[in-house]
Amino acid sequence: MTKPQILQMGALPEWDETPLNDTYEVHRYFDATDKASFLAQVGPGIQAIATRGDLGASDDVIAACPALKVISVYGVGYDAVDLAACEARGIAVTNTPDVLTDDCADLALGMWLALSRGIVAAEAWARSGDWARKGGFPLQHRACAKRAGVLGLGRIGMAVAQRLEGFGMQISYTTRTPRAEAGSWQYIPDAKQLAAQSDVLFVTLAATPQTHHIVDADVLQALGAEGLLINISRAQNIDERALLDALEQGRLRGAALDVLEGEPALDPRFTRLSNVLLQPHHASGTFETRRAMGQLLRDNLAAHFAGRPLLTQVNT
Ligand code: 8YV
Repeated sequence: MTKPQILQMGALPEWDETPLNDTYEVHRYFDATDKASFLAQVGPGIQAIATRGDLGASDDVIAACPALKVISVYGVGYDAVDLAACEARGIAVTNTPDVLTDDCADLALGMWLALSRGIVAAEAWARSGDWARKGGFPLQHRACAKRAGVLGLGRIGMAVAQRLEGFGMQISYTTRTPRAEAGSWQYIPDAKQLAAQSDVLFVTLAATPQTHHIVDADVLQALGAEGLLINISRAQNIDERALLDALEQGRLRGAALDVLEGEPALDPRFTRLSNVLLQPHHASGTFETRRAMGQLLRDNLAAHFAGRPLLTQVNT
């Protein structure tokens, strides 16, 4: 029995690649030097694409695969998949929600505490001997019992807000419509108002054309010179130029970023700043979560080829 042919867009952990290679004829797009001729050669036989949230699948790739029926994303974010091209062809798209929620929320809290309390610089102060030479580490600002704004109250935003309750934070949130499960948290319809009423703003919403640069210069201005910004969503939700200007000019106290435009290549302006905490897009980067993400990616592919309902389809 010939194995179904799939296109793998990027590297995956060995514990996923081995079962994929056992079950499917896997064509590794990322290994191809001449991607256009590679696609022309293998595209006609491709029935499914296995991709990552940071890679997605462009219109060109989708167009080169006339027999394509399903795209399985390793990640909760599918903003890098050309959904319109999928809609036009009736191609199903699946993602890996829920299994990564807790780890993403944990890292958001960790980034906030590290930024607020200067944990990274303090560690360097102790390790370098500055502590012995110069004395105690400069005082920082309290993190807890402040006003937290959560921009996007989906699974990850909700998990962040629940964790913030444990820090005695006054919680407000912005979504398209108020959420019943938000209980006593204050609903604020507008991102700028949310920023104006927050000491720290967590950006947790899924990236869509409508959320592009939702955190712009006005929102940063509203957050203010004592404000902190935490982004674990997607870089395009933030106007990075405006953010760099605000950080360089002291119009924002600090930012902690797990996602950056053009990642993994960073704008060098960031690396010259001491009021920014940079992370390498690893919010879901734990063995436990990545194993679960891989399992769900493969379970969706298996369901497709067995004619069973997909587990986590994002488009109807
Ligand atoms: C992954 C992510 O790191 O889930 C997402 O949307 O961005 C991350 O969990 C990424 O998908 C893997 O490349």
